[in-house]
Amino acid sequence: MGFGIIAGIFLGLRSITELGYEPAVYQAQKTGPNSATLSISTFPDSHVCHADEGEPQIDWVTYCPSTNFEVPANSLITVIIKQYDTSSGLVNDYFQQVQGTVGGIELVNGKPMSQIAIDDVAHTFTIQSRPNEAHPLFVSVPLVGVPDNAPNAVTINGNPYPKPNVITFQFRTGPPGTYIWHCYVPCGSDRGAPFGFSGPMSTTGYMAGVLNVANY
Ligand SMILES: [Cu+2]
Repeated sequence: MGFGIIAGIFLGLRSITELGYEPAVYQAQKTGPNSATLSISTFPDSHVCHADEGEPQIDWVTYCPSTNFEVPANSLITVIIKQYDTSSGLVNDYFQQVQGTVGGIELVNGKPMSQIAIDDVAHTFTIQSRPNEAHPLFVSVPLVGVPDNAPNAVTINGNPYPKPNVITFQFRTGPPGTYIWHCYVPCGSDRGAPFGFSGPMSTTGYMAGVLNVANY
């Protein structure tokens, strides 16, 4: 029920251009006849992925290089997320669990984890189905934040960031279909409960998007 409401609101917002947009489709790279890898990042600002935006969007947290993903049908999908942001913590501890992945785990810098402490989560990658979906998909993975005092260690497009946490997990797709995904950490403007769901959390193209399962 809650997911259905969120899906409905999300699909409604997508049609209002002032509240975000759909970036170009970013396709998972095929690694075999029934496998593919989706390599993405999460950044504490938008200097890499929305470099042309002004204030306040340039300071918004964002997934990168897109939020509009396409993955092959009937395949094993390996997701690799380089997570550069600090944690702001979860409100809803349901999302501290790894759910819907192969083996019920994620690898955090190579270490298998089935849940993350709520205060250590920077973002979630949560794939959901629209109401009455014939082939429901639910995958939810909490992404561990880098330490608040982590020194900058890498430079991407001229922007300094700390060494990222590298999070990997796998899930299986069924027939073609359209799903949505969203972050559930209040990582938006005025981070921290009960705020944090505005700005990049309520604007498509930053902390929410579409996952298209397609034949390719
Ligand atoms: Cu987030």
